[in-house]
Order: sequence, then C-alpha cells, then structure tokens
Amino acid sequence: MIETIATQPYDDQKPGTSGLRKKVAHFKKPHYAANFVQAIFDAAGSSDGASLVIGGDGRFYNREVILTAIRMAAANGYGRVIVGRDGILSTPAASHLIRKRGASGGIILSASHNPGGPKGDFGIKYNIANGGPAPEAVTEAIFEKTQTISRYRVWTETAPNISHVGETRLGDMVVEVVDPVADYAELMETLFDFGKIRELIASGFTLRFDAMHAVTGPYAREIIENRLGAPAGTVINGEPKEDFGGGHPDPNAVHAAGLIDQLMAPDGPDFGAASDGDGDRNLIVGKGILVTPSDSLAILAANAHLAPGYAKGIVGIARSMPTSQAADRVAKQRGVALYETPTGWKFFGTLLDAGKVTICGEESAGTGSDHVREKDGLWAVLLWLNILAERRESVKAVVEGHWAEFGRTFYQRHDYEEIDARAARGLMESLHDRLASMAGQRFGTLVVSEADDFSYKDPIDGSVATGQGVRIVFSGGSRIVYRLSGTGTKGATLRVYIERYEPDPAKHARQTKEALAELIDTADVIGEIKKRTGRSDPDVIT
Ligand code: G16
Repeated sequence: MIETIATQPYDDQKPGTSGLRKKVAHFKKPHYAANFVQAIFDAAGSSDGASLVIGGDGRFYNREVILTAIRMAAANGYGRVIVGRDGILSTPAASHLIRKRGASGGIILSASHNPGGPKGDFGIKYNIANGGPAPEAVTEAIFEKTQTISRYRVWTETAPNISHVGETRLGDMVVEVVDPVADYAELMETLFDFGKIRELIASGFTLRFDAMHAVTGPYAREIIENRLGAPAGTVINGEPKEDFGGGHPDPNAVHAAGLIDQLMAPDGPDFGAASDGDGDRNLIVGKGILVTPSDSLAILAANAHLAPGYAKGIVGIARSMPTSQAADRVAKQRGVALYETPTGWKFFGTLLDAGKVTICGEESAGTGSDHVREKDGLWAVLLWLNILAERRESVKAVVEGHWAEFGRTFYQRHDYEEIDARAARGLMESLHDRLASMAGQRFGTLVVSEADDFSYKDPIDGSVATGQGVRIVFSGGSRIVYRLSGTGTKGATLRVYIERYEPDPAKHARQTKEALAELIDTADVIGEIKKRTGRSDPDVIT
C-alpha cells in the first residue's frame, strides 16, 4: 500500500559537484534523505513501469537509505529496481548497469572519497539514463523540488532482503538483487587483453592494489586475483567497511602514503594502484615514480590503442579546466579534438554521448572512457596494465618516455581544507574584482598574459556554466587556477592548481616543488591566501 507522508522542505539540498553530500548526522534529520529521493523522482519525470538502479559504496547508513529508496520507488510507480547485493555497487558498475539494462536512471549512495562512519559523510547522487551524473539542468530541477516539497510517497511494507541475488516483489514492483561485480568484470574483459596481462603477471611482474576498505575490494579481487592470476594478497584492504577502517578513502599522496612508500622501496612491487570510496578514482604508482592524474590521462590517451577496446584509436580527449594541459599536447600531435570542461564528470556526458571524445580525465584522480559515463578507477588500472603488458617497460620508463616525446608539465594542486566559508568567498571575489586589470602585471619573472573566470558553453546542448574557476595564465603558458571545491561538507575548501610546461628533457628530472617554486609563491601573492585564510600551508598537496 502507498502511504503519503507529510514533510517540510530543507533549504540546503542543493547538489554540489557530484550530488548531495553532508555529514551522516545531517542526513539523519527527520525525512532528510526521503525528501531528496522524492525530489529526484519528481524531477526525473514519469517513472511508470521504468527500471531504476540503486546501489552505493557500502558506507555507514547505506543500507537504511537503500531500503527506504526501494520502498519509495515502489510507491512512485517504478516497475523494477535493480540493486547490488547488500546494497553494494561501485559508481562505474552502477553506470554500466544503468546502460546495460536500459534503466531510466540510478541512485548512487556515496560521498566518494570523503570519510565514512557515524561521524563521517554520506551522499546521494542521481544518474540519468545514459549512465552518467545528472547534468546541471536536472540537478537544478531536483533542487527546486526540494524547496517546495510537502509530501513523499513510500510503500508501507518493509523492503525485501537485499543480501541474496534473485527477484522478489514489493507491490507491483520487481526488486532484482544482482551480483555487483559480474557485469562489470565482463565489460572489462571486452576492453582489455586479459591474456596478455595474465602473461605479464605470470612472468614475475609484481603489483599491489589498495582498495582502502572501500567498494573496489570485491571488484579488484575478482578481476586482478581471480581472472588475471595475481597472487592472493595482491589486493590489500579489500574488505569494504562502513567506516573504511577509520581511513580516508582518497587515493592520493597523503591518504595512500603507505602504498606509495612500498613502491618507493628498491625491493617494492613493480606497480601499485588504489581506488577511492566508490571506485571511480584511481592512483597509479610505479616503482620509484608517482604518476600525477594529469600525466596519467595524457599517457593513457597516447597509448590506449594498445588495448583491444581502443585499437581503432581515440576520437578525442576531454579534460576538466584545472587538469594540466599535458593531454592537449597528445591531442594536438595525434590530430584529435581536445575539450576543456568545468570540474565535474557530468560535463563529459554530452561529449561522450555525441561520440566526440573517447577518453576523459580530471586532475582529481579520475580517468575514464566511453565504456560507461562515470570515471572508473579499475578501468584506469587495467588500461595501465594492458599498456605495460604490450610495451614490457617499467612505469618509470613509460612516463619518462612520454615526457621526452611531449615535454613535461610540472603540476601540483594545493588544498586548503575547512577554511572559513566567508573568507573563501572573499578571496574569490577579490580575485574576480582584479581580473580586468591583471593582464600585463609582472610577478618576479612571471608576466600575466590572460586572466579570466572560466565559463563553458556545452558544444552539444548549448547549456552554459559560469563561475567555474579563476585562471591566471602567464606568458609561456604557466597557469595558476583558483576555485572552491563543490564536494566538501564543512566550511570551504580552496583548491589552487599550479602548472608549468618544460619542453627541455635535461630539466625533466627536477623536483616538482622546485620547478614550481616561483609559481607557488606567486599563487599566495595573487590569491592573498595567507592574509585572508590565516593558513600558511596547504593541508594536502596532490
Ligand atoms: C567529484 C566529481 C569530479 C570532481 C571531483 C572534485 O569526484 O565527480 O568530477 O573533479 O569531485 O570536485 P571538487 O574539486 O569540486 O571537490 P568524486 O570522486 O568526489 O565523485
């Protein structure tokens, strides 16, 4: 039976860069999650008989919200929900399921790389029928619905057990519980030469995959250990935990420091990788070398043709604006298009659907292709392994070879976390006010050639996104970009992205910090970071 529950709007349910993210305690406020789910259903339009995919990264509160969402889907006219066993689906696996099963969309419960547990973060994200994150027009419509909501509908009976694969019913709706890994693993086998990678591993190539106690553990064990023959124990921290084992499931130099240390040891493995809370981010590290996400994108784009799924070559590359311009040089040399989009995977969807690009990537450890409509952590790891299996060179040799051919782009992102939101807004406004007078100004040896606030017109659907980050470009092409994160849950996070191109191979071995020293100092001078935030150093450098 359908029950209609009276509720009242919350004024803070505006989705950020990737869905709605808040502290668990915030999500536990009366009707908070249900309001948002109903707003999704109302904004998504007709659900009559449609299929909906539901899953999450297994974090604390995942199961409760999934069971509520199932009961609400039954009361809102869906014909079928497809849910991962125990509520588990990595973000790329959910994207694949939506596409494969022709679902009208999907609800993904995750706060990605943010910490989990009762004191951690939770999140709800809606993906549309192409498998990708809802575009701005849809997230705006969801937000509008949250502002006027007065009731939500829920099926009165409890939801069926989601711990066993199979089909049951809730009212007129079928509840189909699926193995979260099977379809995804099958897709990976169509893209990569598993035989070649198996041979590489059998020849003594050693690797380690850190699943950070997050959702990728079961996927990595099945693919890397069972299907590719890596020895048991290759996947570490492979049990998904509600609080990620107390860790911060963000595969970067700070939170995956243990893995990186292993790879820096002379007797360490040949290849290391990690993924985040919901399995869409990746970290790639070779023996003695950490690969930046921006370099990884460029290298994957330059070598993708070595994997069977991309043997015909790529048609284009898209990167988010703050991602380094290393991929642009690959696109130019290969004669394929390069698109520069705002931060957020949702901006790649139209380009992928229109067949304009094959590979996309972001500095925030995301890379992916047209196989799904999300970034995909394990996909990046498997493409790297396929490339290494073909080239039979070390990661270091591949990276240095790439720099020798295309030049090196030194790159760092500095994050100032949980700063006062007003101070952060003031900093951005001040930059904005000074943009018009910036060109021609000199800072040490650096001369500003252009300064703007990035805006983007989607070449496919014509939609416009403004205020996407302040860019200061210097003659010679070096850049400093300032923007506020759209994924944090406390205060504001200022991100400062710094890059410099170095064509001369004799200078490629320099330390990044050294190569960027003048730009790093200048970033503080122009951004007035210390003065406005009181912080003298970033919390995280990636
Ligand atoms: C999300 C988005 C990415 C974005 C990242 C960082 O990733 O999907 O497209 O690059 O956030 O965004 P921000 O700089 O606004 O914090 P994830 O892995 O958190 O879903």
